[in-house]
Amino acid sequence: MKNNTLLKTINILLLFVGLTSVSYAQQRPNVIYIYADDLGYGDLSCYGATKLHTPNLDKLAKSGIRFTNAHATSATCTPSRFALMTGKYPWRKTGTGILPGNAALIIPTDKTTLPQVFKRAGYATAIVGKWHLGLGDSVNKNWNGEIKPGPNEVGFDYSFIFPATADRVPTVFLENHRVVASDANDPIAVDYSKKIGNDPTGKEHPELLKLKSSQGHDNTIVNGIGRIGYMSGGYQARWVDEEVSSTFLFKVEQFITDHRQKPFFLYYALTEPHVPRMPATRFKGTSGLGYRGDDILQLDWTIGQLMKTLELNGMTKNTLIIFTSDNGPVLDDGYQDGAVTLLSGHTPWGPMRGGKYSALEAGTRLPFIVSWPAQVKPGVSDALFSQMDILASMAHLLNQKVPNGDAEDSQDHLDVLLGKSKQGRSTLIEQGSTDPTAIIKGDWKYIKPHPGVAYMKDVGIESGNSPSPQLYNLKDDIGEKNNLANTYPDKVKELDQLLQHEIKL
Ligand code: NG6
Ligand code: CA
Repeated sequence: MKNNTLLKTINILLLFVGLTSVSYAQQRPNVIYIYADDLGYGDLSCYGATKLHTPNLDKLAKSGIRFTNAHATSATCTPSRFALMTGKYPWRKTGTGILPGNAALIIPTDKTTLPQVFKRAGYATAIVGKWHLGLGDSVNKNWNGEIKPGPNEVGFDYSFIFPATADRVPTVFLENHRVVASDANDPIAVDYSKKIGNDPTGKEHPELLKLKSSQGHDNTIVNGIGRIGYMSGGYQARWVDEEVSSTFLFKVEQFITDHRQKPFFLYYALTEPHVPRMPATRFKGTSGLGYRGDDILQLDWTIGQLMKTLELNGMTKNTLIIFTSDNGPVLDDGYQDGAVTLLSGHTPWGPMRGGKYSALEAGTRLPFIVSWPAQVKPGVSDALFSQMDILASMAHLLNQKVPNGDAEDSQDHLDVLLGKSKQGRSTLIEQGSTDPTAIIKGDWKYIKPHPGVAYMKDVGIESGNSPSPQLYNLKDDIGEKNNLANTYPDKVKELDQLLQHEIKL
């Protein structure tokens, strides 16, 4: 009798456990991963900004979980995006640094990627926005024909992208394998080593620029802005910077409305507030902080439009949204756009030191918001989480197995992502501008001695480089002000060995 009751209780418990994991899969939420470009921890009002007001992202954060210790793997774009797509630390593979606009694809086509996890679960998949992971088999590709492999070959059913960054040629959109509005009579050519064609360059004709450069960015002029790299042709295909954001939003809204009946995964890679900051005319001057601030207000408005689209289609409740950024903030990243002179006390790096290109915390610790009204209770989480873990966590959500040897650094932290646990990663390695020099374990952060300047003058950011070891207790000292390396030599030794060990794996 007693045993019977026990068995019954166990059965009920098992049923309950079974039901909760099945119910995730049965609900099959739409998943939208929104990636801002160079947005800092302190750039949103829900993360403490007082000079900028971002009501739509604040609302999203209120409806879900606002993470305070979530990271990109790296302090620049290409490596962070590589890790997001592959679930692998980018510095394990050479050639994953900031790519030029003519680079070949660097994502392997024979390994599990984030979109493939969704595809295997029967989802429709799409990317809209900035790619910056290379296209085609080689640098010398024909921009006027079919360009592949690219996003479609690594798991996206549909892609509408620009190839690299807004400041790199070619300044065109690609829809699946082709440049949008290309013209056989006006072929596009791209070169990163020498000038081609007759378009004026920023170096030769600074008087033609509507946005002056502060460093580099003086090659081909497109839309009054000097770029990195040279291009010729494709006059109908070249974008107008003021329209890039609304073009992406339009494609996103179209994709969502077309997929009311089937669950989808959408990777929405915004370009704001990366340089060249050139918001739509109606946003110019709205923040009082220059075009960088205006770009962030445009970004926030865009999120509001996206939320309206979901609402209109009755999708709000069962859509899982993750909002974050690819690396920390920078003010002067090569154009004189007022980001420095009009900053007015705004602190894009929040309470931290460093920024883009830096191994200090502001390089990779970023805003990270998760909302899924049907499943996720609102709150704040201080769990250590990496964007690289999304792949394994989504595989868990969708009951998909990741083959051995794929996504080797991606850890399943679905419970953390959904707010059921605050036990995140135990360790995380941080990559500054090039090398993986820092490791976090619990409350401790260690930065190994590294050559290179301590202060990057061009961008006005501390790199985290020092000839001496650095040890910080992030719990008491998120601003990395108090180096405790001399006080805790054993901790330094332990973390140094751990860092070397993980790098060699
Ligand atoms: C740098 C560019 C910077 C930006 C960055 C890539 C110069 C002087 N600086 O080399 O403007 O394009 O690359 O940014 O050219 S990222 O967010 O895509 O990593
Ligand atoms: Ca970036």
